[in-house]
Amino acid sequence: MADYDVIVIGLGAMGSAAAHQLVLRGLRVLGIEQFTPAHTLGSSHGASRIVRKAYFERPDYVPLLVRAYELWDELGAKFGAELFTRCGALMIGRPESEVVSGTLASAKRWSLPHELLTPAQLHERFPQFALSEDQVAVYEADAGYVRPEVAVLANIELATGAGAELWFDTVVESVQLVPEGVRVVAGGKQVSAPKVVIATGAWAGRLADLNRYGVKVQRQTVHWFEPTNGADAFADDRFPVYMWALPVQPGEPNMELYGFPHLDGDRGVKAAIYRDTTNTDVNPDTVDRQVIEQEHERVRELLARSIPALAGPHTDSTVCMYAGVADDDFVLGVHPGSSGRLVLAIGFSGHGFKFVPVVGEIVADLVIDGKTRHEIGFLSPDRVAAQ
Ligand code: PYC
Repeated sequence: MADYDVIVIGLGAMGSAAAHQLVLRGLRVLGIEQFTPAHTLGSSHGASRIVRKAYFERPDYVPLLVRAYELWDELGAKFGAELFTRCGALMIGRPESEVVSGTLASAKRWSLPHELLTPAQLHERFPQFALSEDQVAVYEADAGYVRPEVAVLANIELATGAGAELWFDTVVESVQLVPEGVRVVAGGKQVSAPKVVIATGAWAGRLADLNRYGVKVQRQTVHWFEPTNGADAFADDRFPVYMWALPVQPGEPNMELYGFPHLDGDRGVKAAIYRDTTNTDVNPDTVDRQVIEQEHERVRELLARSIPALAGPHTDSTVCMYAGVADDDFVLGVHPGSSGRLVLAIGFSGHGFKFVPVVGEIVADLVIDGKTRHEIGFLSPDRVAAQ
């Protein structure tokens, strides 16, 4: 008999959610993580993450977000803390930018409540933002933010409380498909289960067979600044999360300035650049974790032009990683060629955190039933293997 019903490799955001959902459904779960609970070395940290539903990247994600919103609230209620705070979100840019046009397209296709604001209307509601006359803003009132480290700990604690066995500081040495399931060697021990979930984030390529999915790792930096006129104007009942399309030349990849209300006390107010392709294809084990002045000054200069009172002294920075495949859509499904034994939850490309609880639910469906009621065909591992 196998040692467990399922082994989850990687207990960051996605793996911890999967372990939690799987143990709730009555499975004997082992989770294995190479670092400590809710560590800050991968892609599941940084104090705050945006949650939004009118998804500019691709409208197919919206039904998953509808379910994620429900599950964030359920998870918060079970954990005894508000995990998802709805402070509203602004998507800002020229009307033709992907951020604005994509948000409107998703809102229209799924009939999502939203408001399209002119610069004057935005100024009246949120005078902190300095919009030029050729830009607009889409406001989504029920968007907001989650606290990533708290969310990961919630899933870890609830999974452990429900009986999951979780090993931390334990490196997986090998994963081998065998006729009766999967054999995993980790921390010098050999364990087996009929099914294994791979949720290894930036380390996905380390498991040899996954290299063919072409998961690339990008180094990203996020920063905190002290507001010049005090933090009151940036409290989360007055200031929303935002994403602001940066001007790019035709043919260049899209990039956005994004940020949060004042959530982190003396650390200041967080802002960064989304889809920054400055540092592509880094090694997660040797990535440079030092942030240089040029990196935070670049963000401060963008703030000076767009949200001037946020461009105060730099207070802190951290490095995180995006791990994704060429199309930046997630890789979520059964590994082709594994006869259902491996479930992949990788390639979240810097935009996955808001989906954490629904990814946990989908992984549990795939492990138990081999299928899910959620529409995830567009995330299929087959499409990547085929590329
Ligand atoms: O997915 O909303 C998002 C996001 C913002 C910055 C990075 N990802």
